[in-house]
Amino acid sequence: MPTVFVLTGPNLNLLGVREPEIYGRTTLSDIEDRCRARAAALGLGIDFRQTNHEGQLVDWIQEARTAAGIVLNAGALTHTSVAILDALGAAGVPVIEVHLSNIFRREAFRHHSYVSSVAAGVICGLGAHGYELALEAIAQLLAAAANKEER
Ligand code: CA2
Repeated sequence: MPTVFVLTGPNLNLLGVREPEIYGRTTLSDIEDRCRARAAALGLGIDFRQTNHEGQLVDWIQEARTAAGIVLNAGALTHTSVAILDALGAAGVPVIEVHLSNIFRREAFRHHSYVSSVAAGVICGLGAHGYELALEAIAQLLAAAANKEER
């Protein structure tokens, strides 16, 4: 079964616990459960991980070179990390960028993402549902690639 890495960055372990007015009451563990169910329905496995550390995220992105794709919410590192951009560029697998909040309705410093330039697609502002949509997008990209190979 193809495995998708679902990677989540700094402070997102606080979901559902702090600042519910911005990020809602859904916990990261709830999101993992929803991803697992959606992935199973799509015939995908997932490797779901969260870290507060940039280097750890880079190591996991490098490890994901053997995966079917990456769903990434890099948190605040989205707006700062050239190291993550470089790792994603080298990964050679489809990347879908996810943000729970609509980063374009927030402070100007959140409007630029280093991840977007190497992502196949970007989903933001749809809360936890964005992760499920990202898995659907990966499944579709994999099916399109397989279809292309057949021809
Ligand atoms: O909207 C998103 O998913 C973000 O990636 C979340 C990041 C933020 O820096 C990005 O601009 C947009 C922040 C995650 C912090 O998560 C918290 C959750 C609960 C309480 C405090 C922080």
